[in-house]
Amino acid sequence: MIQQTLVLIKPDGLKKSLTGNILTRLSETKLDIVAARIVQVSRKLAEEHYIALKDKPFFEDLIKYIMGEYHKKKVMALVYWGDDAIEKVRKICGATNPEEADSISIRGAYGRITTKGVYENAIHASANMADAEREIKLWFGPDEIIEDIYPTKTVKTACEKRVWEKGA
Ligand code: DAT
Ligand code: MG
Repeated sequence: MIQQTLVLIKPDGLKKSLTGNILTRLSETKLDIVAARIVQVSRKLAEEHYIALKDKPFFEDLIKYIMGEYHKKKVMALVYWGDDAIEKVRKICGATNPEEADSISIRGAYGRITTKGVYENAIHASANMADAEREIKLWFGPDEIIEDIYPTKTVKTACEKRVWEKGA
């Protein structure tokens, strides 16, 4: 089944210069990258992304971690697209707890648990189709994705936007 899934290379992955290694590992899936951007994560985006975990004791640390307060304030967000994308990417990522993750998985190879108990597991991947849809729509607009993966509509807006002062 053709699916799409959200991948985030988390701030620890960027800080440790693991982007290339992680993208190389993900290329084993033979899936297509149909969207990519570097994002400075706001508290609002972080809390919406992890809304299902808002009652967990580790929630505040998780929000600070994904916002980059412990590393660099950036995340690389990608959408992978293709046959069984969700399962293929989750498999290469490995288990949530980096100490339990298979050592050849991305989280097993690059993740760690801090002394404070934060799971710095380098990568996020959507867990199922409903999560993927919710998460992709949080991180990307339809014009940032090169495949038509969800229905869209066109609306008129009259908002201010920043443009290049010269050229283009
Ligand atoms: P996954 O990221 O594998 O989908 P999840 O959605 O249950 O796992 O949790 C989201 C993130 O929250 C996870 O990548 C790391 C963190 N986390 C989960 N369980 C945790 C725990 N018991 N202690 C600390 N961090 C945890
Ligand atoms: Mg999850």
